Amino acid sequence: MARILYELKGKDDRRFSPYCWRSRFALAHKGLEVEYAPVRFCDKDKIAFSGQTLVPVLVDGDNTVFDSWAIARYLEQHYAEAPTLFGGAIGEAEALFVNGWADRILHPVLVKTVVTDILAHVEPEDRRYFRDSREKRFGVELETLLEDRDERAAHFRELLEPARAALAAQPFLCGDAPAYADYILAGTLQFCRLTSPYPLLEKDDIIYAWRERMLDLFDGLARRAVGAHD
Ligand SMILES: N[C@@H](CCC(=O)N[C@@H](CS)C(=O)NCC(=O)O)C(=O)O
Repeated sequence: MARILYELKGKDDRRFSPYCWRSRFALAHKGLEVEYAPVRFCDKDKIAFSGQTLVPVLVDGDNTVFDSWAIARYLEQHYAEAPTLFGGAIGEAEALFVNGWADRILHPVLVKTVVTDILAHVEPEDRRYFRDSREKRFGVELETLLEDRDERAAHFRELLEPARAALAAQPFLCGDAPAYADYILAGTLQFCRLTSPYPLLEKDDIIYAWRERMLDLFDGLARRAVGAHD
């Protein structure tokens, strides 16, 4: 049965989407083999069959699922016998909270911190689209975001405090072993790691040590990704 994950591709085959990383981790957690299909910003015809324009999109036999959260829920429901992503209904509800925290609190700050660097990592044909769409979103020329980058990065590190509190008590956000809430935050940090040389995390940060553990999972799935900056 064909199982394909359509995911964002930048220059030199960099797969930097935080949402696609959530799905990559989730598939690996379930032990499912998957073929990765690259989609560039200006190459969305490839996912037109899904009826929308964002990745990740998962095709699993006759099923098409888009949106990383919907993909995680689909995998949990359809592969219930494989290791659980949520650990039950309460865990799923808590993971939804982490999903919202990452999307609504962390990403707006993080994206502004690294977005200017992303320009160098998208194909020349995608660069104009990327610049125009992001400048429209942020209301400024991308280069101006570099001016207060240090302050923004410090703010981002502060926003990670809830994760630090959890990791002070246990090795993973989900407890003794990683599960979907860990994959959400790992996807967020992987996005930065694959697009920007900016030293976002301090090496003595408990989050840095946790990220190292996440990079080691699944035979170094995330560690060996093309284009990592550290
Ligand atoms: N809520 C969606 C967000 C997906 C999303 O924003 N994907 C980005 C990649 S990071 C995308 O496809 N962007 C295409 C574009 O900006 O044109 C999810 O969790 O999957």
